[in-house]
Amino acid sequence: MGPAGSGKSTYCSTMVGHCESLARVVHLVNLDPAAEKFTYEPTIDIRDLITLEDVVEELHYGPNGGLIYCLEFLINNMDWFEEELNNFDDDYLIIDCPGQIELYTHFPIMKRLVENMQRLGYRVCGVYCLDSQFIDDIPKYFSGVLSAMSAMVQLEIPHVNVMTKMDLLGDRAQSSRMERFLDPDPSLLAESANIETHSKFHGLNLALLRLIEEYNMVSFLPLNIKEEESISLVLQHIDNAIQYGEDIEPKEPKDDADPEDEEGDIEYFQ
Ligand SMILES: Nc1nc2c(ncn2[C@@H]2O[C@H](COP(=O)(O)OP(=O)(O)OP(=O)(O)O)[C@@H](O)[C@H]2O)c(=O)[nH]1
Ligand SMILES: [Mg+2]
Repeated sequence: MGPAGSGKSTYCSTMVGHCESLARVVHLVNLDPAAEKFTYEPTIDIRDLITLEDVVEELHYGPNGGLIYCLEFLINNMDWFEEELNNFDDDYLIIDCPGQIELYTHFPIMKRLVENMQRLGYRVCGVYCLDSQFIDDIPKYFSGVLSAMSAMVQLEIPHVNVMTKMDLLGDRAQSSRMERFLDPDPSLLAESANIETHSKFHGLNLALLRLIEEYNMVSFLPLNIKEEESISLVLQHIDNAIQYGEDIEPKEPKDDADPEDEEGDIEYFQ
């Protein structure tokens, strides 16, 4: 999840590529009815059910209303989604969501979706992407974190914040400026916020920081898609959040496995 252009689809394709390199069975699920092209073909695609283009053309909705319509249509046709989801057992699904904040705040659409997946036995982790290019000052940081928090509070699932596009922070000065937002000290943030805002907002700054701190929302995992180590670290956090791999069944031995060769006997999922 995350605001428009925050790097959600890039996150998804980066993770699919990474998981494939680890031989993890992974599928991309596209829930963005306006998506155009993907690096990896989605295994489940809302566009097989409904497209934004059709809704705009036939019902004369604008792009935003059209998108909400599409997602509501999905919720009202959950049997389609459940049928698509039924084939995956222990596999790892990465779900690319649309960016509209209304889907998390005004309408219980994503909440319903998550509840349905949980009912089917899926463990779901929310990954919220925020663009490092837009978090370079305190007011933007506040608004980004609060949007992430609204999604977290609505969905009530394990939640990980990811700071995307870290590769674009070329020089050291830029990177170290960003570091204070990755795992910030709230009292330092309050100081900076107070410098940047009129004194009548200082009470509000403090209240927001307390809120952010109490919900444990202050930390972000940096994601540099050009560095394998960075991708791996984000994946590890999410694996921990959903306890991925803990109860995965060993695969059946291959028919042609050599009984003498112990290592060849059982293959484990990654
Ligand atoms: N350099 C760099 N560019 C990125 C990264 N992530 C995303 N981008 C670029 O940012 C733009 C938006 O990325 P997307 O992945 O499409 O973002 P999105 O959140 O899926 O966007 P919407 O689906 O339209 O809301 C694209 O031009 C990407 O190439 C990144 O980690 N590094
Ligand atoms: Mg996208």
